[in-house]
Amino acid sequence: MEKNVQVRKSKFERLLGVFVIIIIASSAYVVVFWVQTNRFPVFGGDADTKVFYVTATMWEFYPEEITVQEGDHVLIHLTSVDVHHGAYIEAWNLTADLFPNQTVTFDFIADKVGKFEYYCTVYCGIGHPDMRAYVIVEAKEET
Ligand SMILES: [Cu+2]
Repeated sequence: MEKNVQVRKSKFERLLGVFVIIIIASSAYVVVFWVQTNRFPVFGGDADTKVFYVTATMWEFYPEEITVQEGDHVLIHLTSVDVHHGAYIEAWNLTADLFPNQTVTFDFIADKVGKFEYYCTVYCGIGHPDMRAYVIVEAKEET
């Protein structure tokens, strides 16, 4: 009888161990997910409107490339999470000041096909010249 009780206890302990590991693993996953999604923005949109959230930091735009289809209505929400940056996309002649923790939106129709660069327009440190990113517009597939 006593033995039986001990066996049940150790079973419970093993279960508890597994449970604790699951809790630790899933909370670690949540923390990583939270950090990633805050650091690395998501994008969304529907139908012909594509929405992107791009962060500007020293010294990169993230994500560095975004891809849309020809004719899409594109919204790029740009947010600087550290210092004063800027953005200029020559293809659609859009420019913006990106002040820390403020969001500016580029709103345009992707009416050209190709890979178009945009870059930081405000000197923000040693990596500034490398601070560039791309909008890739794919040709609409003939159906
Ligand atoms: Cu910059």
